[in-house]
Amino acid sequence: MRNKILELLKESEDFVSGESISKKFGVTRAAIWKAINSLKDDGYEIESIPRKGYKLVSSPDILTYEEIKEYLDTRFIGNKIYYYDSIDSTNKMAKDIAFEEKEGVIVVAEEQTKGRGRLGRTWESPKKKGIYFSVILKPQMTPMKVAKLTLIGAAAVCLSLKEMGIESKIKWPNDIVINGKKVCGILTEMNSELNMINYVIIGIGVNVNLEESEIPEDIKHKATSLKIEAKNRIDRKKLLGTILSKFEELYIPFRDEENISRTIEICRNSSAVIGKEIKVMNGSTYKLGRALDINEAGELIVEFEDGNIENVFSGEISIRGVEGYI
Ligand code: BT5
Repeated sequence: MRNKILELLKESEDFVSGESISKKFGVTRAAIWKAINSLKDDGYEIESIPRKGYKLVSSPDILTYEEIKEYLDTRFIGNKIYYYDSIDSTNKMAKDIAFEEKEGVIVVAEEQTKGRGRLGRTWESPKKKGIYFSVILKPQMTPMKVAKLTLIGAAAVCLSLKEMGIESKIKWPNDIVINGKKVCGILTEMNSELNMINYVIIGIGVNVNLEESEIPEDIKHKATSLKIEAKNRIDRKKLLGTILSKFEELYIPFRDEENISRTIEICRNSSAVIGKEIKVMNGSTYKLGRALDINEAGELIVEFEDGNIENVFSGEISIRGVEGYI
């Protein structure tokens, strides 16, 4: 009921009378009052005037389905959202529900207390300063192809930022960078049988409205936020809705026809590493080389110091610029 009333208030520019709400939904005045109070508790500013009714004055900066749906242009991604004010990790939660849930369900949180990066690393996720979400996918393909989903995520973020007027680069395979610093990281996890995927979780974290002083000291040299770079506050709702829409647009051809060419094109055109001297890190060891290209399989083609040219598969590998992060 609460959400139906919210929808009605969002649609109306003027006051909506208690009587019309009560008639429309067949509920008592007391039930309406309760719903309005619950919305107010969540940060909705609602004006109420006797005999005139209720008017929505402003909506809070939260990433619920009701708030992002006007920016969602999808068939299935984000049609159902598990929303949390605070959670340990959206990827962990998505894994917990993945078997019962359908493809496209997402988990969003305003804050993560144990946000995760790759290989057990952490992802700083301060409250309402970023976007932290995980998408459940169930593609019918061999587990080998899953790494390409990370590239789809990266391409979707890069395209969305561009649409919002922010130029960014993709640091193959899972980071988005602006001016050489990371604004977004992607964590892809999978549950599979030998040759069948049960589910894949794509977790995306974007630093949106953090100030310089809000970036933890130990990552200041390599992390930034959209607000710092664009010098403007960014609409988190619009950004999340846009990322989900672009993700679905790039995902459907890959899932249905194994066509990933548009994603590869975006990863190539917006690459932060092609043409650069890089370190290809594998655990505690690394090799120096030069990134030449990204092939149709989504692998990075690297010419190593010894002259060997190899296709590097994303797996457990990290890339660093020879000087600095990238
Ligand atoms: C990643 O790992 O970049 C993947 C991050 C994925 C986060 C999302 S948020 C929603 C979902 N739920 C989760 O629990 N996770 C996903 P990796 O490439 O391993 O980079 C991690 C490293 O980036 C850390 O070791 C830090 O050095 C640095 N880092 C941590 N927090 C950061 C931040 N907010 N911004 C930039 N860099 C950060």
